[in-house]
Amino acid sequence: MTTAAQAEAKVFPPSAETVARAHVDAEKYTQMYEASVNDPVKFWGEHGKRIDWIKPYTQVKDVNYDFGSVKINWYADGTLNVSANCLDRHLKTRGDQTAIIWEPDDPNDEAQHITYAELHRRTCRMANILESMGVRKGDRVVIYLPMIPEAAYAMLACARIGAIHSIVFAGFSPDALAARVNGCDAKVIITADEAPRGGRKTPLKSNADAALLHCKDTVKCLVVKRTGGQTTWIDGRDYDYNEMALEADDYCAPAEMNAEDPLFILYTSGSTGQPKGVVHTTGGYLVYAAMTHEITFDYHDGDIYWCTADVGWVTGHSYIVYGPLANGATTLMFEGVPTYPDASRFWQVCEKHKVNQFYTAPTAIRALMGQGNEFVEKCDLSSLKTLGTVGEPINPEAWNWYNDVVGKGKCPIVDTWWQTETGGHMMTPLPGAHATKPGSAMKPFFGVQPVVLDPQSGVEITGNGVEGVLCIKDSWPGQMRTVWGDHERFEKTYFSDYKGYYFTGDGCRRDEDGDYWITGRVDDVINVSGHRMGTAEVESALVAHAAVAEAAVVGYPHEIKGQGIYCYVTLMNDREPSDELLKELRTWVRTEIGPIASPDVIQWAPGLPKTRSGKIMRRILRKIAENDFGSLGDTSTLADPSVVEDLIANRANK
Ligand code: 6R9
Repeated sequence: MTTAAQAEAKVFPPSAETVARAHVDAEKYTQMYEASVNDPVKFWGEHGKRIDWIKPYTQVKDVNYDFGSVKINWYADGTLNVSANCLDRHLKTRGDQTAIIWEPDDPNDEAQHITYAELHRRTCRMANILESMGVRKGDRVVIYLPMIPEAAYAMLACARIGAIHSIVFAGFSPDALAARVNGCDAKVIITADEAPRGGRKTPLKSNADAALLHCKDTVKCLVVKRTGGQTTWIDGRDYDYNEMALEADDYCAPAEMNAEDPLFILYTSGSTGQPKGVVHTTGGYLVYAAMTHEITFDYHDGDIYWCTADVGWVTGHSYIVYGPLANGATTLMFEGVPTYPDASRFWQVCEKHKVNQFYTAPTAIRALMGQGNEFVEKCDLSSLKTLGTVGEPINPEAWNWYNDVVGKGKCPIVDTWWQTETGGHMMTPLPGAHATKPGSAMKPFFGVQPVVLDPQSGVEITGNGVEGVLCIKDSWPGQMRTVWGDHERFEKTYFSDYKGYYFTGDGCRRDEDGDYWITGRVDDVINVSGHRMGTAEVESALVAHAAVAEAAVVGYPHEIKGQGIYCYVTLMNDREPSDELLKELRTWVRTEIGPIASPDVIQWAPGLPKTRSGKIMRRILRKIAENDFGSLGDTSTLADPSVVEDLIANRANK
């Protein structure tokens, strides 16, 4: 075993070959970074030209971070269309080039190669179908689809007609889906009959049917046929995509959108309340997604790029669809899971499609590492050039395995730190510019000014070898603009704790060399297998059960998932703990939110540690969940200190 400290001490410089190939080397990085922060207007004014504008912008940046009047505008007087940037402008030069390689769940089913010309036709047809269903510029469309090409058609079709999409991950339950449809007042849900994943099928259409019972009866449902496993059908509400696509016209004119018109809403978890609808707009988002995709992964024309995320998360938005397609790349879309039919699937897909850039999550790396090297070694991975990770901190052990066994020591690893809110990469080493350190996100991307603040005083901590909360000074084009329907919540969440900065919710360390290490969330957000979850959401699902009086949820270290979900549950007076009830509560949470929120541990708690004013002391609950009883800190302010002893004595076995 390597200790974290030993592993950390290592530095991995890029090979001469990597440096020679790279878009950006060390010198260019420094020069461009300085230019980007010294004169952001000039820098982003130039780089905004990497995409096509219908009406070119004359204004670049108009930003105010003052709490109470937060405003973020980029390229505000320019107009463009995102789908035209991802499709039409490539048709002359790349019409016959593969835009999307689709690899289905079952390796025995054939992969599809969809050219830019075909993707353009498919998108136009989907756009025409949506228009025929009454969708207009500014309307919201919820996408609840498996990882099939139609998910990309749907996103691009919305962008084409100026509708705002909101993708709901196919692993979410009907209740979670209904909340999001209602939250953004969507006109249409696009779904499929079933979603095959890892050999199992999720009944998406049935879930949508269940969700629609809780939505306005004007909401329509467009159904894509994936497996043919169709159940119910309501005429007048349900629309058959496959049938309509046969009739739909191959061309739909792209709508002229303002740079600041919303492109999509994506619900994400915060530390309080229900998930919030993060709003990204058109111009700045696309510039930022495209530029980071090209530079972070060192993507070159003709490369095959694969991001294993789901389009239900922001990573899928920016780095499966928008960034790569804006760059005219070939992007691989995978329907399955890393371990089906066995633990070599990822590597077989890399070999089969000769993948050059591979981007995945630490949780997948840890799970595959545990299966043994033979699954990797039997595949030819010689095409790989850049490896990436995203979603959570990567432990040095997993980093080293990724580097040695997958990358054979020749592929730089880009550990990309960013968030749903940031639209694109914020900190990452660049392949040809930086040496890497296992577990460090290293350096800010162009235009990004990270600052480390003292969590209490909010004062900026300068110098190296320091730790605190991570905030960002000034804006970048990919930044979220608001919370859908609740600008006040936007300001309160991100701009009120540390005035004048964007607050990330993460802690971080700047080491002696000035490189950045993300230390994890400092709020009540937990990160389970790279999926972001608010402990408040799980708590409110638990207390919605008739047997539960009170619940407190915390994260605890989990070998594969990064963090697991630990629930303390106080039952109603008339209910007794039992194994059946435990199972029932677990199923309950899965039904309320989805399988990703399934509790790992439920501990019966006759009482919860509270202050005299009734606040639950989560710090203590976290320590107990971590099996760390020695550092509980001061418990004297508790209303009833004896509850802590009880919780320790009865700490659940995991
Ligand atoms: C893109 C994405 C954001 C939160 C973020 C942080 C964690 C993401 C990370 C990382 C350490 C990395 N996170 N990337 N932590 N190193 N490379 O994951 O967005 O789902 O919104 O999650 O994930 O805690 O604040 P999102």
